Amino acid sequence: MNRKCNSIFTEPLADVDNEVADAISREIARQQDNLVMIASENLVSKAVLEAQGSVMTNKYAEGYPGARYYGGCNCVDSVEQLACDRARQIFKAEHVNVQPHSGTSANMAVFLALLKPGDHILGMNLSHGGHLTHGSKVNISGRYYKAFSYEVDESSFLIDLEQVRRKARESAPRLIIAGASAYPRTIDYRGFKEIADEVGALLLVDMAHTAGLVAAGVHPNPIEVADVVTATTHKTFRGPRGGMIFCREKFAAAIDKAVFPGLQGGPLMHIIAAKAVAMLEALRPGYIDYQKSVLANAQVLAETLDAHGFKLMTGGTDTHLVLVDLRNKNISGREAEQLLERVHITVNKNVIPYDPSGANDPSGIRLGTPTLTSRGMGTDQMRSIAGLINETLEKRADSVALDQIRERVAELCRQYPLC
Ligand code: DSN
Repeated sequence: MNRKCNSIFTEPLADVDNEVADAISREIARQQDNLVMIASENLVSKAVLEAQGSVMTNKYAEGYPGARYYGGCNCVDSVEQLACDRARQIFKAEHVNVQPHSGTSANMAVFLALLKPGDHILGMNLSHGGHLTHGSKVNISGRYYKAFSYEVDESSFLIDLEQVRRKARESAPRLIIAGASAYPRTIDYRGFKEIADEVGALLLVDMAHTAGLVAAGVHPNPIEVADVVTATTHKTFRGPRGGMIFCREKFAAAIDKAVFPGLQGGPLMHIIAAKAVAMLEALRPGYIDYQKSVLANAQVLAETLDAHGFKLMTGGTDTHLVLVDLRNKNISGREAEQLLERVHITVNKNVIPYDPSGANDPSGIRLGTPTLTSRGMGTDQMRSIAGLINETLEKRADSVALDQIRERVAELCRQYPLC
């Protein structure tokens, strides 16, 4: 006798939970109707979404491929092995761990593997473009370890390796961290490695923001020089939300042990399946052109903003992001974020180095091009968008003008649909 399938396997979300279904519909519309310029966001493919939404979510798989603590792991072993093999191929790495749930989890696993509580670490100051997990005192990295920080130069706003060297000599860190979440320039990883070697420290590069550019070979690959490299898979890389860790073979066992069982339990196998898909997409020829466009778009965005009188930190960008000091425009980062939201341009307020204002209402905004580039926009659209940003700020008191700008944004969004 054929039994009927349990209806929990067939009922659509809208019938089960109308409120969540409605929020998802509204989010689809929001992503469609806004020019999203959050530098750390992107759009994943249908294939990535499908893998992420698959039954792999049902499976417990503590351990690693071929050595799990549960039966029934042959299929999840396949996807994790594919993700690892593809990641090592793309990034030319000796070892990778694709299980970290996020970039933060990846960094925590590196600390657990390489440090003891109280060890000294040296990372980039958060308000100069670093990351919470690089030693901020409100984060575990600044509470369990003795954290020191380096700053960017006061006039060029560039990382000053001589200052890093001086601070490294003074603080005698066990680990130096290079990498940032709001620094628009190429980082000299070899210079950092020389300093780390001089003071007997290990070098961790956090390439969360630039992983996609590195994957496409359009940005230096820190894996060639650093002891350990962490990354996220959802920013420029354009995969599902998650983290990964690359290291030299000699650190592999310690890193794997730190991720599991040190820090995490069961890996998110549906996300790892989606990571494997994103890796395959990164191996396709079109990916290099995509990442080249991300860079070209950021360049043109920066140049056009500059032409409109915006003050860009470091004067421009080598990456996918632009950091803007708004003080000469007489508007705070928070006000600008809200105003741009009103015309459906999504950005984030951001502290700038040596910011006289606090993190809640800082002096800058951070803009990025990965999402717009995924929609197919190019340099002409970047010129238009820089103009729309300028007009929005200039006409901030004119609600009719703001409505007209929003209509122009809507037209651009219609020309470059999500699907
Ligand atoms: N929140 C991320 C960013 O926006 O850069 C960093 O974790």
